[in-house]
Amino acid sequence: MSPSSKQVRSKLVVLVGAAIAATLVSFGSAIPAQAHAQLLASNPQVSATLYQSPKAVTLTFDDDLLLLENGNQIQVRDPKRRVVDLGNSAAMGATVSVSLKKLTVWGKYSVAYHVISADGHPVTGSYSFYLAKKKS
Ligand SMILES: [Cu+2]
Repeated sequence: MSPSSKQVRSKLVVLVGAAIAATLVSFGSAIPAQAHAQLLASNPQVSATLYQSPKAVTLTFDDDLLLLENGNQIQVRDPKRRVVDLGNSAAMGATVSVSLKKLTVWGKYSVAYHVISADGHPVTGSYSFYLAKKKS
């Protein structure tokens, strides 16, 4: 074997080693993140415009929630930042919901949630929906 082909071979070994290390690092960070429950669907939907007061907010995650007492909570605030949910957040399986007062103020409502993923990790997030006067 000539010295130059030896050099090429050792460079290849280094490159392959680096590629394997990079793959391990990316898997290492991706797996725990994917293990958390993530929001799949919501009712009202994200950024939806409604013309009637919804009776509840329901969130569905891609994995079961850990049913700890007070662990899974939704809070809904009106455009003036007043709480308009009834504080009765309840989780079942991968779903959590809360009842709402009758919404009477037009504008942007914010939904904030804090749930416990089946793997024990807390997951938080928020989104908005809008209540608008029905066009006549
Ligand atoms: Cu997790």
